[in-house]
Amino acid sequence: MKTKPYQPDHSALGYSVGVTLDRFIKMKQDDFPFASGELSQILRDIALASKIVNREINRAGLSNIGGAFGNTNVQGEEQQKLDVVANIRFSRALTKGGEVCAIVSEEDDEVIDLQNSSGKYVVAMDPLDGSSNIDVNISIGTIFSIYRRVTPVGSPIQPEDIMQPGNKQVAAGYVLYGSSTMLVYTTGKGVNGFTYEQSLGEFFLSHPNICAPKDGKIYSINEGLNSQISEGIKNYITSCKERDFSARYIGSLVADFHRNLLKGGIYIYPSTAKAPEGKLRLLYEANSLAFIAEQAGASASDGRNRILDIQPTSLHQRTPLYIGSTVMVEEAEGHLKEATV
Ligand code: AHM
Ligand code: MG
Repeated sequence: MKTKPYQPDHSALGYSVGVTLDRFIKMKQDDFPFASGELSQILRDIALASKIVNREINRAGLSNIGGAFGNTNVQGEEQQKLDVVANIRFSRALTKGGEVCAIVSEEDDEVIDLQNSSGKYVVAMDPLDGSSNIDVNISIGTIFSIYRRVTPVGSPIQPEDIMQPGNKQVAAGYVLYGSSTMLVYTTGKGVNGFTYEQSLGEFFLSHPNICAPKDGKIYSINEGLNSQISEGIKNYITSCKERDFSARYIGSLVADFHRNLLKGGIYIYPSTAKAPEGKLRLLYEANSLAFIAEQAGASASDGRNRILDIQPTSLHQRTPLYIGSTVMVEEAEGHLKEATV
């Protein structure tokens, strides 16, 4: 039989569609220090769930899936139907994938023990962040962190498997359901972003090796909180205004973070008079984005300490968050310090 080697066609007819998330994960498998296929499977499970959630979000206005679910979650916040849908989808994908032993979710008051004797990983997630934007067609997101359990595989889950500081994450990422849908993740070797191609049902590598600008001119904070925040933050905001920086605040953490990561900027959710620990949760909001920020060359702090070094003490613990371009985070910290001496 006559054969000939494969010759890729580089003409206009044979243009490349790019690198799919699946292929990228496979290519990068050797980067992981541990049994690599398992972590890859979790990332694939998350990607699959995010495609389903993306579909639900896209048609939310046409189906009966908008609005409140009628419950409040453990944080006392009203759950939206889509919060619940997203929680079901991500939990189910992670359960069926078989690599995870426990899930921490913003929507579940307790740790979900999957009773999976072979699962080596713990996932913390906010299945759908930006609740106030869900019903009004504004960008929202999913946030996730992946840890290796520290107790022996097959034994009952222990608090130390769950209460790990952010510096122990083996992977973290987010999905942004925006004007396009993107999945951005890190496994500790840089940050890569993938854009969803709806007609093919695939994420394609669109933002390889994301590097955040060291400095920026965007500040993102809910200025309606002005009467409740410290002098230090007020001074920092004033200094941003004096330099004609742009105020940009969507009120969806993932979207605000993503913009600032690409363009340079800072996102702040400070401690307030009503919420001295801030609003955002350490385990499944701050830690994940802090890991991504640092991997992209940006920074994340609670105003004093590196987010990734905070030892969690409770499941739904909150933390103030200063995240984004390193120069801006350091400046904000400087103002806080100055105001307290
Ligand atoms: P959620 O987890 O209930 O959606 O709350 C988190 C959201 C973030 O996405 C966003 O940055 C912040 O809350 C906005 O809060 P506020 O409306 O107080 O500015
Ligand atoms: Mg949230």
